[in-house]
Amino acid sequence: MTRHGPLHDIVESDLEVTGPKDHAAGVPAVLVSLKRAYEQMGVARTAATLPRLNQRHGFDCPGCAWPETPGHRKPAEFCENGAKAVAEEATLRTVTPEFFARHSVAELSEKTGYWLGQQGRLTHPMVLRPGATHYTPVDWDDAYRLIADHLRALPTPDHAVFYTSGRTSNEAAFLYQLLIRSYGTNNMPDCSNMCHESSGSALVETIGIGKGSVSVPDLEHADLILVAGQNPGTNHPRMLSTLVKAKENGAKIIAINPLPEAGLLRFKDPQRVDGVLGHGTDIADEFLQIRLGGDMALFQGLGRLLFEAEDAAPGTVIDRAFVEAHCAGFDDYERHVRAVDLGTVLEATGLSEAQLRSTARDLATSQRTVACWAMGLTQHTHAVATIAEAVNLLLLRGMIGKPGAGVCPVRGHSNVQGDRTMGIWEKMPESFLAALDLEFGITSPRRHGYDTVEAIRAMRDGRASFFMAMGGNFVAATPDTHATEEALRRCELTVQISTKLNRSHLVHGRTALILPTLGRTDLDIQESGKQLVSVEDSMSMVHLSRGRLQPVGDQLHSEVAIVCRLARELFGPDHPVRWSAFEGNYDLIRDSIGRVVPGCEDYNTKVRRRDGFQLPHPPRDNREFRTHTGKANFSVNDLVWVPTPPGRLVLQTLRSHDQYNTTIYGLDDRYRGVKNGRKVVFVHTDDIAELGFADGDLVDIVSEWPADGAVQERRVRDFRIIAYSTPRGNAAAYYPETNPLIPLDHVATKSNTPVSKAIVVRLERAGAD
Ligand SMILES: Nc1nc2c(c(=O)[nH]1)N[C@H]1C(S)=C(S)[C@@H](COP(=O)(O)OP(=O)(O)OC[C@H]3O[C@@H](n4cnc5c(=O)[nH]c(N)nc54)[C@H](O)[C@@H]3O)O[C@H]1N2
Ligand SMILES: Nc1nc2c(c(=O)[nH]1)N[C@H]1C(S)=C(S)[C@@H](COP(=O)(O)OP(=O)(O)OC[C@H]3O[C@@H](n4cnc5c(=O)[nH]c(N)nc54)[C@H](O)[C@@H]3O)O[C@H]1N2
Ligand SMILES: [Mo]
Repeated sequence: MTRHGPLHDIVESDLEVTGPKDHAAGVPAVLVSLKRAYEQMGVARTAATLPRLNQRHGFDCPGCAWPETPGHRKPAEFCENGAKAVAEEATLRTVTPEFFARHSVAELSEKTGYWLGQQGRLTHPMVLRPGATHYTPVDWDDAYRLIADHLRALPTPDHAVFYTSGRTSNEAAFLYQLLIRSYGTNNMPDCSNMCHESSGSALVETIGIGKGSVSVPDLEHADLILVAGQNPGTNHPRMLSTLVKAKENGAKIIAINPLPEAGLLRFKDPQRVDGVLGHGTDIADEFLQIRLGGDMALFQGLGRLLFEAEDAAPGTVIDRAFVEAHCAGFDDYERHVRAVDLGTVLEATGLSEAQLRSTARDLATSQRTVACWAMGLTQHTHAVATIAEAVNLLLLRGMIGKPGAGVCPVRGHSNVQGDRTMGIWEKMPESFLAALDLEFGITSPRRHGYDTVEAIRAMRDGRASFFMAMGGNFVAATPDTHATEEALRRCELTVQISTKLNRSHLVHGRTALILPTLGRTDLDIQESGKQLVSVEDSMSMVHLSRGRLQPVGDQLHSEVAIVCRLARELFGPDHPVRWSAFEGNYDLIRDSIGRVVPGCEDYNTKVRRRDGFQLPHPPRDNREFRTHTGKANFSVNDLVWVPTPPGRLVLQTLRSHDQYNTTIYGLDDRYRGVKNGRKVVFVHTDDIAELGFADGDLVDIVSEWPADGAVQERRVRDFRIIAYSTPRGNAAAYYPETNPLIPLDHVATKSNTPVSKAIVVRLERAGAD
């Protein structure tokens, strides 16, 4: 049954540029999903998986965190990229001990992430001993002993770092944080630190909870939807069906993006006849082609125009009743935003005054506004303030806590929000820690732990020497690749609990372990029988997921089992937590979750309801704002934007249509018209000419970062320039190839999120340095 992965790697000189598309999905999307599924899984497994995706008795898609349509699920509740995510996980290709015997770590290090991932599922626990050239098989028990010995030998528990990526189920996440806190540290960096941390920071300060306040029906019944800094056609394709529904109900949609992303322009729903045969639906009514980092200026400018509209027709724009009953800080906000200079706003955004005024009119007349956003807002130095400014606009108009209106941070990983709810956070509040201690008779540490950037610094500086990852690809996903690699190489032990081979297995500590685990699609059988897991989507809906596929080998353990067995080895038989019982029956984990996590009371029952259940959200449910003022907070933020220095470009790093973060599915960024390669940089035609280059030229991208009175440079080589529609002075290139350009210290204020969307760079002819 098992298959080998492809032997060929990316040949960047084969790159083809075919030009951008003006619509998303349609027939090609269906064909691509089936082709990828057959290649990886074969016909029988494809038939066993795709129809079960996101169905009530099926498994939750391991792709994005967009919710399923409540009540009436379609027979095919998935998209092209969901099918790719499943094919990638359910593949029959395998990476076996023979594979590791054939390939040294040095040899594998030369391969791209694409090649590594395409080799297939990891089948056996493997160890790399100090000085060894190859990974060799290791018994599970020996692996646990090795980890426990290292943990016991650390000078303090804070010398250990435990990373989490956002695919981990609620049950595994809950036990993982319990293990880590029982051991004695809060060093729990996670992918969220690089993702929606800025949204969490801004929303907790302004509305008292770091999660979105809308559900799918709210979007469907909104009359105005802003989609800012998000590319749903690629990253949340099922959101397009919701947006089409909203349009059919009369909504106006405004896309705010430096790039004319195909999915925002027009969508042909492959699950509808008119989507296959017809023109499809125009999604965005307005496209604001904003300069990178210009959103804060836009929101402040709109704030000023809303006050001016209120002056012109008093009592019609500002929702005084809402502001008076529920908000704090209104007067300061009014004073600040009335003084915003519109000339600066136009310069910072690159938009016209007419665009600004028409958007303000739309906001002033809308009765139900939803603001959606993703990485285009969160990965900037001023991300937290930018999101707080979006909240200011909604508060002015009373748009939180009523049907059809609210904030919608569109999450990334399929369970990243659930992992946080379960306690994966370096600074969980006292109330959670106290409940955890009470339930289990442990004493959780109270010192805050390291987030992602702090963890890298700690490993770099010798303050941490043990690294363990529950999923993800830490080395490739984090900024400043070379610095991060050096940091991990200084560790004594690195442990990766993974489904697929990736770069983080090849950049390792003195000793390294790979522990193969079951994925969302796999059948999980423990002592009490078949196990279910639960997940939470972007809109706080919690529901079950049931894996059904035969795992690719009998040496794969579930994430829950790995945590429980490690805990037994580390803490011995007398530990107060019933690790063996948890491993044997996940219902028992859910019983504990119900007693510890707010909103999860009676978890086992509620999660088994038809559509699961929705976690409480005080602003959404009854306009209750649990902030430090007890009200929703207007905020005053000094205007920050991102000018382009002379002879330079401001670069954003983003996803192609054919990848899932660091997992590269294929080499076809179909909507942007780039094929067979990934090392490209999208630049405005006039900038290409002004900088002395031509479309198609090969360049190095060099980032410039002021540090210690000098300018630090970082370089990636041999990228092809593609002339593309983007604002002057702005450029775009794919992540993770460009992560070496992002300085570790280039982070967002308050959230500490790496600034992946605004890096000052220059282009140099390749080979010239
Ligand atoms: N198929 C697929 N699905 C995914 C993922 C994947 O890699 N592949 N990743 C998952 C994860 S973890 C996440 S977090 C999400 C990511 O989903 P997105 O946030 O959509 O991902 P990015 O590719 O980073 O796209 C950022 C978008 O913001 C725009 N943008 C960049 N800077 C700015 C700015 O300053 N202002 C504005 N207004 N726009 C800007 C870019 O042009 C781009 O359209 O998707 C999730 N879903
Ligand atoms: N430059 C730049 N950098 C970025 C971003 C950007 O936009 N630009 N985006 C950031 C964002 S939003 C995010 S979320 C992070 C993503 O960072 P991560 O979450 O760390 O990265 P992924 O690429 O999603 O991780 C993929 C790996 O997870 C493992 N895996 C997959 N499924 C499972 C599972 O079920 N269990 C386990 N144990 N392992 C599994 C596989 O081995 C696979 O190789 O990257 C961030 N980095
Ligand atoms: Mo993300």
